[in-house]
Amino acid sequence: MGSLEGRTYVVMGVANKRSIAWGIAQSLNKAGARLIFTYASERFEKPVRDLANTLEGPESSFYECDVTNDEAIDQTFAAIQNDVDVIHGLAHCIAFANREELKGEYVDTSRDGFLTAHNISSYSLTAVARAAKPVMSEGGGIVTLTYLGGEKVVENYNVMGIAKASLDASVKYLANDLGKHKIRVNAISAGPIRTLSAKGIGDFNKILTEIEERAPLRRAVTQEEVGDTAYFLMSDLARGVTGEVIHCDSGYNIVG
Ligand code: NDP
Ligand code: KAL
Repeated sequence: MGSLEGRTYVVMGVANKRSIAWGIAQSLNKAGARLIFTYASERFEKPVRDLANTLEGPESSFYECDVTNDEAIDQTFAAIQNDVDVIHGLAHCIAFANREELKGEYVDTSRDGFLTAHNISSYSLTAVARAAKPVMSEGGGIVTLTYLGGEKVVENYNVMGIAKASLDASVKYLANDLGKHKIRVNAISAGPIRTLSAKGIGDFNKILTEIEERAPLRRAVTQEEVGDTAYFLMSDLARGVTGEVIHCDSGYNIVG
């Protein structure tokens, strides 16, 4: 019997089977949780449903939710409350920056590009946490995904690094606000994983080779490993942990 039996979790950001969100969904499902999936637009409904249908256990629910739209966020969580009454956690696995901002120098970032990256990759966590709060009436865990490029300069990550630094700070402020409601808020800083977001981005292979040569574990992490870290953070095992960034990156961040 899994330790999340009888609990319900929202997973935001499954694009395909390579998504980190899918790794999280699989870990939560193995632990017996009921899952609610959200996707950015109608276009992604079928692929998400097809993937979710491969899972055993409690039946999943599906909602369209573009996180740039406050009304959509409010409607989604109202519908979720109507459907299941209570949720016990939420995985926010969403980021976006315009492709042209992810090459060259950060100094050339446009105002629009800066705002887009921050809107989708950082502010959305705050908007979603606010909407989820009344549905998390028994407390629980919110988890988001961050990257080393928010702590240190990583070539080409550019405006996404600034957005992740903002996301990391949001985790602390949200943890402080929501702690009194027994809601914990944490981030996982994942090592590089080849997902749709990473596709077509120059030097990804170089970054992976560097991990294989220099990270303490001498290998890249997998979606499943990040999934299990999220499971830990969303379970009672992490009941004393909030406002934290856990690195699931083969230890790469400690190497100078
Ligand atoms: P994916 O491409 O699989 O997932 C990115 C997701 O962001 C997609 O599902 C996409 O939805 C969603 N998204 C983008 N814009 C919106 C929007 N406006 N509203 C709702 N959803 C939106 O990539 P990953 O799994 O790699 O990314 C998940 C998280 O992990 C991100 O925060 C990323 O920064 C982080 N991360 C990734 C690492 C990696 O190496 N891959 C390393 C460290 C952190 P849709 O497909 O429906 O458009
Ligand atoms: C240093 C690294 C190399 C890559 C540099 C930048 C990566 C930025 C991540 C960002 C989320 C990617 C995008 O926004 C891609 C987007 O412009 C185009 N792609 C899409 O629109 C697809 C179809 C959808 C599904 O993608 C999204 N995001 O909606 C960073 C590497 C080593 C680690 C990574 C990939 C970190 C991370 O944050 O994802």
